[in-house]
Amino acid sequence: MTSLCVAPPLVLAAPLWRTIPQPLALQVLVTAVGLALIVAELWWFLGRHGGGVVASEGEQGVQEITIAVAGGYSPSQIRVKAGRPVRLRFHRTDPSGCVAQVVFPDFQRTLDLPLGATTSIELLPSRPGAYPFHCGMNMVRGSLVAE
Ligand SMILES: [Cu+2]
Repeated sequence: MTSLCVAPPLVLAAPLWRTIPQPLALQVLVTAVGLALIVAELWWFLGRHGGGVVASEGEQGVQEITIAVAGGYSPSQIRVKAGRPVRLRFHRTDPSGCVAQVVFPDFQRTLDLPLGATTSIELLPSRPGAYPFHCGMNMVRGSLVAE
């Protein structure tokens, strides 16, 4: 039996690339910049950013905010004080059926958002924590962060 696999002849000629020596400081700098960019990328995509918009406190201590519904929720992260009532006013201008509903799983509430209207929901985040909300298909997301 003959083998069909024949190793190619080794070419021991000049290498395809040659090493260009660089000063150590430059090597350290390039490595450091590369690592910093990796860390920045991880932070950007995976990190928890402390952002969010604080809901303003209105009458009777109800924390209120208007959320524009157009391609997403804006703002998508709302910061409130825990243990106080919250009124979210969703103003939907996006005709996409995707955002016709908003679901609050932690409160077991679902809100229909008619197009071109502002629809309110009142919630009571009794304990500190994040209370996510999303569209009916869980594609567009936001979060109520109680502190
Ligand atoms: Cu959706």
